[in-house]
Amino acid sequence: MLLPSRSATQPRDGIHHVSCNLCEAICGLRLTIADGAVTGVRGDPADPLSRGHVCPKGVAIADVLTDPERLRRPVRRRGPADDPQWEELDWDEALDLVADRLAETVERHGRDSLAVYLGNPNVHSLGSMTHGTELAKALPTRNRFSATSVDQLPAQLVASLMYGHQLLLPVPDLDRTDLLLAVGYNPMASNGSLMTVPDFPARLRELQGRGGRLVVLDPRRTETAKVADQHLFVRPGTDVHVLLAMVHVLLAEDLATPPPYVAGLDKVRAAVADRTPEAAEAASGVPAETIRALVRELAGAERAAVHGRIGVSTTEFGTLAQWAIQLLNLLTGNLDRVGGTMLTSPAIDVVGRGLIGPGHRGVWHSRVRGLPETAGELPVAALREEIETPGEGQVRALLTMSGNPVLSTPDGAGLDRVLPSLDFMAAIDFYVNETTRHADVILPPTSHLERDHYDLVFHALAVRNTARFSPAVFRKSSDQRHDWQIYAGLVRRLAARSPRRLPWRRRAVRWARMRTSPARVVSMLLRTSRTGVTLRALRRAPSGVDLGPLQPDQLPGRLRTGDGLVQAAPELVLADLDRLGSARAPEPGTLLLIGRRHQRDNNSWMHNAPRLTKGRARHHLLMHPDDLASRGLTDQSLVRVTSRVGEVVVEVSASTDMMPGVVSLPHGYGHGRPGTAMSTAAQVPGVSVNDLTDPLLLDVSGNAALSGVPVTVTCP
Ligand SMILES: Nc1nc2c(c(=O)[nH]1)N[C@H]1C(S)=C(S)[C@@H](COP(=O)(O)OP(=O)(O)OC[C@H]3O[C@@H](n4cnc5c(=O)[nH]c(N)nc54)[C@H](O)[C@@H]3O)O[C@H]1N2
Ligand SMILES: Nc1nc2c(c(=O)[nH]1)N[C@H]1C(S)=C(S)[C@@H](COP(=O)(O)OP(=O)(O)OC[C@H]3O[C@@H](n4cnc5c(=O)[nH]c(N)nc54)[C@H](O)[C@@H]3O)O[C@H]1N2
Ligand code: SF4
Ligand SMILES: [Mo]
Repeated sequence: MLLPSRSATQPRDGIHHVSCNLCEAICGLRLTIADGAVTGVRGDPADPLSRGHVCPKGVAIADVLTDPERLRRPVRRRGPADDPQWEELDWDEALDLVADRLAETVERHGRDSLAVYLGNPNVHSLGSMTHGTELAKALPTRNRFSATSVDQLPAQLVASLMYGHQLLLPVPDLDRTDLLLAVGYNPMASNGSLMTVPDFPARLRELQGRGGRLVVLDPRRTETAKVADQHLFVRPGTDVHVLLAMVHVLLAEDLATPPPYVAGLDKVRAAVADRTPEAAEAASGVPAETIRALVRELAGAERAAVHGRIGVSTTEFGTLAQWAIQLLNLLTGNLDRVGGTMLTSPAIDVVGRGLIGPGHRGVWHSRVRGLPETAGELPVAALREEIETPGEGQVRALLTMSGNPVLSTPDGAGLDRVLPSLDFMAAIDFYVNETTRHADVILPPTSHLERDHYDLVFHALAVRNTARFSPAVFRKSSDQRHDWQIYAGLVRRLAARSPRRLPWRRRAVRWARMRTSPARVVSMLLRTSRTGVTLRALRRAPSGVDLGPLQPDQLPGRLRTGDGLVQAAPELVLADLDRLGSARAPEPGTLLLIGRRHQRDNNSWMHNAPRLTKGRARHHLLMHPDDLASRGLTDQSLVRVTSRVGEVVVEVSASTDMMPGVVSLPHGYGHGRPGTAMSTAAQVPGVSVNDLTDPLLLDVSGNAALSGVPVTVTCP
C-alpha cells in the first residue's frame, strides 16, 4: 500500500514560468497556480524560442505531479514481478540496500556482472546531466546501455567520424531556410529531434509564406507530409539508396560546391560512382527523375537543409544514410551557412567545454556477440543475451535509470522474460512500469515541476540560440529526493564499499562535486560562458534570454578532427557500403513494419494521464486497404502480426496514408502486463511494437533497426 506523500510547501498563487522538458522542444510554459494547485498551463508567448507554443503533453505536465500512482518514496518488491507487494523503505535503508547488492555482485562476479541502462528522460533532467555521469563512472562495468542505440546513435557516430565530436550535430536553420528536405521524421507530432523546434507548425507556415518548400520522404503520409509541399513514399530502410544517389547526381552533374576544409572527396566520388538514381528507384520506389529534380533544386537553392531522424536512424543502414545527409549539406555548400545547417552557440557549450567526450569506438566489445562499444556504450539490442548467456562476465545485476527497455528496445518481450533471472535489479524511476516492475528496489526522484531546470542538451540543438533557467515550482517534501541526491547517495556508498578505494583527495573532490546542486553547477558554468549570460540574469528573465539566430562561419574553427578538416570519407562508413551491396530483399508477401508517434503520446509513459489517452484509439496497426484485401482481412478487425521474433494480435485500420507493403504500429504501447501499478495506463489498449522488432537487425553503429522489420499479417 502506497501512502500519499507528506505535503510539500505550497508555491505562491499566480503565474510561474517553467520549462517543459517532456520532449526535445523545451517549450516555455506559464503555469497558473491557485491554492497550491496547477489550474492552468499555457505556452509562454515571451519565450524567445517557443514563442507561446504548447502541446497536449505540456498541458498534462502537472498530471504527473498529482498522479497518486507516482512513487515518492523508495519501495522494495516482495513477491514475484507478476504479483508484487511493494513495501516502502526509508531512503538510507534503500540506498544502502542498492549499494550493498551492486557492490556485492561486482565483488563476487566481477565488474561486468553489473549492467546499467539509461533511458531517454535522463537527457531531460538537469540533475542527470550534472550528476548522473558521476554515478555512471562509479559503476565499473563495460555493460553500459542506453536509449541512444534505439534512437540517434548513427547521427552521433557520423558526427564523431566527420567532425571529430559526437555532439557536433549541425541543426537546420529552419527560420531562414527556403528548402527543407525532411527524411524520416514527423515534427508535426514530435516537434523535432536533434533539431529542437517548438512550434513547428507556425515555423513551417513562415517557411512556406516566404516561398520556401518542405519535401518529406516517409513511407507513411504523416501529419507532416500532409502539410508539406511534396511527399515521396519511400520503402522502409531504403532511404540510403535515395540519399547516395543524390550525392551521386550532385557529383556527376558537377553541381557540388564544397568548402575548402574537406578531406576525402575523391573517395566519396569513387564510393558513389555507381549509385545511380535508377538503382535507387528500384530499391526505394522513389522515381529516378524525382531524385534528379530534387538534387537540382537542392543545389540551386540559396538556402537549403537536409535533416534525417528516427525513420532513417533506426534502419539497417542508418549510419550510411546519416553520412549521405551530411554530405548533401556539405557538398551543396549549405553546411555552416545561413538557411542551411549550422552548429549552435549555446550559453553552455558542452562540446567546447569538454563536458561530454568526443566519442570513441571499439575500445571493447560485447561478450556474447562481440559488438563494438560506441562512446562507451554497447548496443542495447545485446542486453538480453548478456543477461541470459552463462559464463564469465554474465550480467547478474541491473540498474535502470529512467527508462522502459521492455517496451522500448527490440524483442522487449524477450527482455521481459529474462529480467526475473537477475540476482538483483534496481531502478531510478517514479513509476512501476513494464520494466521497473522487475526491480527489487525502486528509487523515485522528484518529478519535473519539483526540480530546477536548465537545458544543457537541447539548447545546444535548437534552431535558435536562447537560454532559460526555471527554478522548481513545487518544493519537494522532506521524504523526497532529487535525482542528483540519489546519485550522490549511491556514489558515496559505492565508493565506501569499493574494494579499491580512491585516494582520499580524489574522493574528497568527487564528493564535493556530488554535493554541489545542479543549479550551482549551471551558475559556475555560466560564469565562464562566452555569451555573458549569468544565472542571475536568467533568474531575472524567467521566459529566457534570446541569443539570436544560429551563426554561420563556425567552421572549420569548431571541428575537432585531428587535421582540422571535415572527414568526408570515414573508413568505417565506406566499408559499410559492401554490406549495403549484399543486403537482401524481403521475402514476397512480407510487409515492412514501421513505427509512429502521436502528439499525445510520450514514448512509453504519460499514459497515466487520462486527458492524453481519451478520445479515438490510436494503437491500431495501419495498413493499406489493398494489402488488407489481398489477404482477405477486414478493416477494424483483429489481426495477427508475426515477425521472426514474436507475434501480437491487434486491431487493424485501413489507411491510404500507408505506402502499400508497409504497416505501422506506434511505439510505447503494450501496457497492462501483470504487476504494473500503472493501473490507469494498464487500461490503455494496444501492443508493443517492440515485441516484433528484431535484436539481430542492427546498423553498423549498433543502433537497432526498428524500422522496416519484415512481418506477415494474418487472421488471428
Ligand atoms: N519500435 C520503436 N522503438 C523505439 C522507438 C521507436 O520509434 N520505435 N523510439 C526510441 C526512442 S527515440 C527512445 S528515446 C526510446 C525511449 O525509451 P526509454 O527511454 O527506455 O523509455 P521512456 O518511455 O522514455 O522511459 C520512460 C520512463 O522514464 C521515467 N521517467 C520520466 N521522467 C523521469 C525522470 O525525470 N527521472 C527518472 N528517474 N525517471 C523518469 C518514466 O516514469 C518512465 O518509466 O524508445 C525507443 N524505442
Ligand atoms: N508526441 C511525441 N513527441 C515526441 C516523442 C513522443 O514519443 N511523442 N518522442 C521524442 C523522442 S525521444 C524522439 S527521438 C523524437 C523523434 O522524432 P521523429 O524522428 O519525428 O519520430 P517519429 O515521429 O517516430 O517519426 C519517424 C518517421 O519516420 C518514418 N519512417 C519509418 N521508417 C522510415 C524509413 O525507412 N524511411 C523514412 N524516410 N521514413 C521512415 C515514420 O513513418 C515516421 O513518420 O520525438 C520526440 N518527440
Ligand atoms: S512540444 Fe514538447 S516541450 Fe513543448 S509542450 Fe509539448 S511536450 Fe512540452
Ligand atoms: Mo528518442
